[in-house]
Amino acid sequence: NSTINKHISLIGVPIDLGAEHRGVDMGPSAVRYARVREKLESLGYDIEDKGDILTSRPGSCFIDGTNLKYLDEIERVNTELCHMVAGEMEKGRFPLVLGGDHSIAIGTISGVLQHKKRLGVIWFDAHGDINTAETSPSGNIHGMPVAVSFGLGHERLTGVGGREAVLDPKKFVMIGIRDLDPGEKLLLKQLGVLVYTMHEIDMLGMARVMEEAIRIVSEDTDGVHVSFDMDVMDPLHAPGVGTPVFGGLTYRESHLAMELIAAANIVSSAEFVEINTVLDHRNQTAKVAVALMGSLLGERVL
Ligand code: NNH
Ligand code: MN
Ligand code: MN
Ligand code: MN
Repeated sequence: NSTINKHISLIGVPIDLGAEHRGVDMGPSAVRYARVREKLESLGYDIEDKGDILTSRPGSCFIDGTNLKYLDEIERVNTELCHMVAGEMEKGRFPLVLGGDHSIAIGTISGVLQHKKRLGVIWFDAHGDINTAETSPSGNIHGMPVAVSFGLGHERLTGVGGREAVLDPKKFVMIGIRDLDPGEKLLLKQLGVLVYTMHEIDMLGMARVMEEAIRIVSEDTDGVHVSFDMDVMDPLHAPGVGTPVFGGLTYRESHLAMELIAAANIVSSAEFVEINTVLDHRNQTAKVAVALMGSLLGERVL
């Protein structure tokens, strides 16, 4: 498998139109303010900050009967993100995408797939994000990127970046799940996605869970993407998220997961999403995100 690339491109995606609450659009700023560049430079990385993708802010939500809120703008931003991610990888760089709401995984993953046809994914989230317009109770596209990555959902989302490759559900592992909608439960079972809910983490411990997850995503793949929704953590540790759910990962469990991925030397791209600065306390959640990025990219105590 791939060894960790020393050249990182930061890509900010200040969009919140995929989420229920406004405020995650300020995530990239909060993460930069929490000194992400300095953290990664201190670990020996060469950092290029590509800045933020331009997003617009429609005043009212236009729904045309598709149950897909802000479809136009989300499709446009993700198409741009896809090209940016693919372009940075073309230059041999590691894309580190800063959200923004989780709808941006649509663009990140479609961009990564242009270079890694057999991609493994580790998805950290309280939620499954595997709704389609038909199953979504909210119409919020941040609850849909996993379905889209498997080629399911509205063609304007599954077609982002002129996508040819799709993810293999057997190479996709979810961690920290504790809130699923009825349609999501059905689809996860149908597709056979491996889901480590909080129950399995409690029973087995994070070390064992990660050992199994890492083995599955790294066997017969040519890269591994880490998608980290900050709401996977307990709201005690990450209060700045739009849809907090009690009973999440502790600070140490989250770091241990990142440390084990770093030790396995498998990650080829990553994104950290859903930091809602309006709901945060003194930028705590952005600071935690930067600390996790450090662990994912090889920071050690000693
Ligand atoms: N499942 C719900 C929905 O689709 C909530 C999704 N919210 C998230 N996902 N924050 O990570 O609307
Ligand atoms: Mn999510
Ligand atoms: Mn979530
Ligand atoms: Mn909701």
